[in-house]
Amino acid sequence: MAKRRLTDQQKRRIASNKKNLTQNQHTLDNKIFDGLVVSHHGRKLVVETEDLKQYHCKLRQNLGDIACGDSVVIQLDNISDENPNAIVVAVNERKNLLQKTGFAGQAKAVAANIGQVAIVCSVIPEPNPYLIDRYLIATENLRANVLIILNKIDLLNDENRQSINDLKNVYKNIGYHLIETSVKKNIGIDELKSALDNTISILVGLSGVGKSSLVKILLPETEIRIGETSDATGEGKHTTTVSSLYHLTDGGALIDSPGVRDFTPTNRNKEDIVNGFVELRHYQGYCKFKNCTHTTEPGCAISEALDNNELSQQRVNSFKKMIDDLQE
Ligand SMILES: Nc1nc2c(ncn2[C@@H]2O[C@H](COP(=O)(O)OP(=O)(O)OP(=O)(O)O)[C@@H](O)[C@H]2O)c(=O)[nH]1
Ligand SMILES: [Mg+2]
Ligand SMILES: [Zn+2]
Repeated sequence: MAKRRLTDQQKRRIASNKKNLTQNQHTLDNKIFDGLVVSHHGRKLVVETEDLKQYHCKLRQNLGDIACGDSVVIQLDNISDENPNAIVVAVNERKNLLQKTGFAGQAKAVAANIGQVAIVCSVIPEPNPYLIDRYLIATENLRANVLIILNKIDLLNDENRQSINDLKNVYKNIGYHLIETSVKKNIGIDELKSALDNTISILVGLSGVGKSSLVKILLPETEIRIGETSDATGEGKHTTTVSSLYHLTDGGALIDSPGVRDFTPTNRNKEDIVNGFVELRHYQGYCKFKNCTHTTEPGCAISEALDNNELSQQRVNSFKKMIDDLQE
């Protein structure tokens, strides 16, 4: 079903309702609460209030896309009941919203108020650099931190060691924080813990790379499903189907998300794409032609930078592919 867009008038009405709701908070017998969306799938939503109680909520119409990490206003009816009727009536202003492009080309919310996107890849299944680069474009344009986690390093062998090392160096050389972990051998977990402190991070990546396993080793008490992987490719079987937020013991929170096959950022202009490639950013605005497409034009500062051997061929390929996709 096509998603309804809010008119400006509807937006104003929601904002005004919300203001009234907040002002009336006390007179309404404390039935209105702020809460955090800790799990979200389709129209099923779990919201946690400040006292850490969780409510399965329905959604009022016209609230738009809501995601894990959103701060919302909920209304509870029959508050004295064991299971009060809970409705999300408004969404609080967001710091940011990570989105992807859905099947029909529409933007879909992945998570809100994100401080850090932790891109998880693994030795097996083999990393997909184009996927990593696409997550980087989305994250750089969100103004969230980036963390790259290379999991399952216990599976390094003579066959894959070189290619994994090359991949690691590509991202380390351009300044990204990359942590090598093994859930199986308990490697890198303390370093990961400190990198996740005091912020809301989301774990993203292919199915089977070990996102849920990382949550489980950080929070052993958590009930979370860990999946099998296929023997042939090591690919996962899409075990996690719902994004869920977990509070970390030293502050901060971690959102586990369902594994993807692909991720298409919603950034659909050249500027966002250049901005998504940290090592290319400083060339922005230095091309001879203002509307340069960074492909065949003379005097293109980006193409000159790409021709410079100091850039990694893999990143150059990703950049060109993204720009080509835009032009289609
Ligand atoms: N050898 C090895 N296996 C691991 C490691 N971490 C996770 N696994 C295994 O990888 C498989 C997939 O783990 P999950 O945690 O379910 O992967 P996921 O990324 O959450 O997958 P989806 O939920 O499908 O996206 C399981 O069989 C884990 O036991 C690791 O460090 N080393
Ligand atoms: Mg999972
Ligand atoms: Zn150019």
